[in-house]
Amino acid sequence: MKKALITGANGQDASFLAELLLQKDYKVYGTIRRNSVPESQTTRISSLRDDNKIELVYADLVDPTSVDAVVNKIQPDELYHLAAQSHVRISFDLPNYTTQTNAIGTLNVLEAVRKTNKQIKIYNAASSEMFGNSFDDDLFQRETTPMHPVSPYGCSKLFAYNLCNNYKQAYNMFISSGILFNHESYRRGINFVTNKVVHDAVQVSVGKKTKIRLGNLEAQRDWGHAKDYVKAMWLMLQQYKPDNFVIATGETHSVRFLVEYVLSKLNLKFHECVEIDPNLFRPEELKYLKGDCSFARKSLGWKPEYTFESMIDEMIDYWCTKYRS
Ligand code: F7E
Repeated sequence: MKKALITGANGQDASFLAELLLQKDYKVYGTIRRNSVPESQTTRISSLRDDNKIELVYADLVDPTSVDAVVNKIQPDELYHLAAQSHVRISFDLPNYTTQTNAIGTLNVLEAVRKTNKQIKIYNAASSEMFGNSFDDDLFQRETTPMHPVSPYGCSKLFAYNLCNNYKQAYNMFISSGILFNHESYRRGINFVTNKVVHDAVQVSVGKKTKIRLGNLEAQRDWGHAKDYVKAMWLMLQQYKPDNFVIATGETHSVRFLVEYVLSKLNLKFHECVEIDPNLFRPEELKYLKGDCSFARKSLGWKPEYTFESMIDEMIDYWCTKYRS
């Protein structure tokens, strides 16, 4: 039985990945952090936890002794490094913490593996936020597009990405980075724009709220489904050689389009319920993302199954079931 260790076990991606790995008969371990409010720490994996399907261990990325201890104890075959401070706007409020967690935290994971067993295969969660506002002449971002991040989050992820490439070469380690574009689902935190819009719009439709407060509506994103994207993570670690892969849908939509789509599904009027809140703008904005995942399609045989519409419809159904029953 193969052993997998997932850092950040209660995240959206970790929950879908754990389910996928369990279907594939892995023994799955996940790290969680000590939190003064433990109640919501395992909500996304509570069913797996209740059935003892996932084993949770405490580790904090910024505490290297804890990371070393966990890697040493579990000796996984595959390590999926997903834990991060993943909110881009909050990274402007918490730049030091974001950098410690995402950049130095990744260094701590790499060092733990290097010292314990270099045969452990590592998946590193890189991000399209590393591109910042650069794109190629054909308006796509791909593995070779220059990276000029425009947020502390993007900078921390680029540091971690470069470090992974360095450790792969220097120590002959198996480290693959997935440059994942935005990926969503009903399990997304409701402070990320897709689930915030759907959640708040459903609340407006049932009279629990009157307004949806949003920031920049003109930003464009390439939104895929997290369930599709975790399959790519697994495929990356089943290859003969490590590499870096863009994972995206190749379609882009503005936040305004997303809002209009959701409101039309719920028969709500834009001017009656959307309010712009200047506090939700970022000091510097990444304006446009559209990923070319040809390399992953060709070498991993991966492609997205969900469309933008089927993903958003699933999220609307989820929140309607929750609030209308
Ligand atoms: O924002 C705009 C906001 O926070 C999307 C993370 O998973 O993907 C994610 O980062 C866009 C931005 O995601 C609101 O300004 C407008 O342009 O959902 P988001 P993100 O910043 O793109 C990348 C790939 C990651 O790696 C990150 O970890 O929506 N926007 N109004 C808003 N965004 C939020 N959150 N809230 C608003 O009210």
